[in-house]
Amino acid sequence: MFSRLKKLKDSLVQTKNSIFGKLAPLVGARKLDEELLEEIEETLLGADIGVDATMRTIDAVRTKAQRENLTDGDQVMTLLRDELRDILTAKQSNSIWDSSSRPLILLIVGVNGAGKTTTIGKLAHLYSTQGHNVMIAACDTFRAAAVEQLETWAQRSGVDFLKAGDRADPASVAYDAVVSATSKGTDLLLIDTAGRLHTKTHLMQELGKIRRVVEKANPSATVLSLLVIDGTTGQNALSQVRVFTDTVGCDGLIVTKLDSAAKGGVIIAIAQELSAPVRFVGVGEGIDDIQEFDPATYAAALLE
Ligand SMILES: Nc1nc2c(ncn2[C@@H]2O[C@H](COP(=O)(O)OP(=O)(O)OP(=O)(O)O)[C@@H](O)[C@H]2O)c(=O)[nH]1
Ligand SMILES: [Mg+2]
Repeated sequence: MFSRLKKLKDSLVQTKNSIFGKLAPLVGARKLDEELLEEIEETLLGADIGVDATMRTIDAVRTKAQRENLTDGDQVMTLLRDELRDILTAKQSNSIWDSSSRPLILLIVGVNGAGKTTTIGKLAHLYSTQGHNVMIAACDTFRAAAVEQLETWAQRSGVDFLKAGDRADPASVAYDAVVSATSKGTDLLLIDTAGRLHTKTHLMQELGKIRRVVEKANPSATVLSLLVIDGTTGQNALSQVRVFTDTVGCDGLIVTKLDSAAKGGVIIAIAQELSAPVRFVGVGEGIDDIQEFDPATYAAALLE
């Protein structure tokens, strides 16, 4: 547990620096006034916390500082941290395992290179070591070498793997996978999909089709569509979430590459503006480098 928290903290170093590394010297020994509030606002916007969360934070600091007559830099820093923590922790999500109907099917979607395939490898390892029966299905039939990449991950944790020939229709591979997982009594089916830009309408429609086919293949299964967001993306993440939600639904987010992101502040923007919960974070390229997202732990790691 301790090492997981340390890993999370380490992975947030860049984000922390991009927020507080700039705020601390700015606020420092100054007294709070409108000019300073404006500078804090610019800094928060630059750290990808988003317009809504920034405005909310600035308003809260202004109001509380006036009410409690606080003007010192360190008091202002405390107000800032408190408000950001409140935004992060306002939305708690349930577990992906909450519904009892099996298989639990996770349809993993996202833009190119976000970390979908790697995340599936990590999730397969996480849950197979917990004793769950896991199957991975290769529905990225588009990118060369995608199937081999995924197969290697499946082998690393020794889970079932289902693939079809090159250029097979991804929806039909998904259908076969659901049928196979259902008949084998699989607990967890992880479906990899090809990366696609959220602005490419026909590719987005294909995802909608895959979800419908999966739901038809076993109407009593639990199907969750999880959107993988590259944590280095910044504000574009918000439009990705909106478009993926419209076409394939979004039952949760997985934010990857926190370890190489100075823009982990985007999780604050997501918490403030969107209804989909963050369910996992990726904190490295290794098989163990995934964590269930806990807002309070994240807030502590980022803000303490
Ligand atoms: N540092 C770091 N790298 C990551 C993480 N997750 C994924 N990556 C890296 O990101 C790159 C892309 O990962 P993939 O899993 O292939 O991404 P993808 O979304 O499946 O890509 P496409 O299938 O091409 O759309 C790889 O080099 C991964 O090692 C993470 O949490 N941290
Ligand atoms: Mg992939």
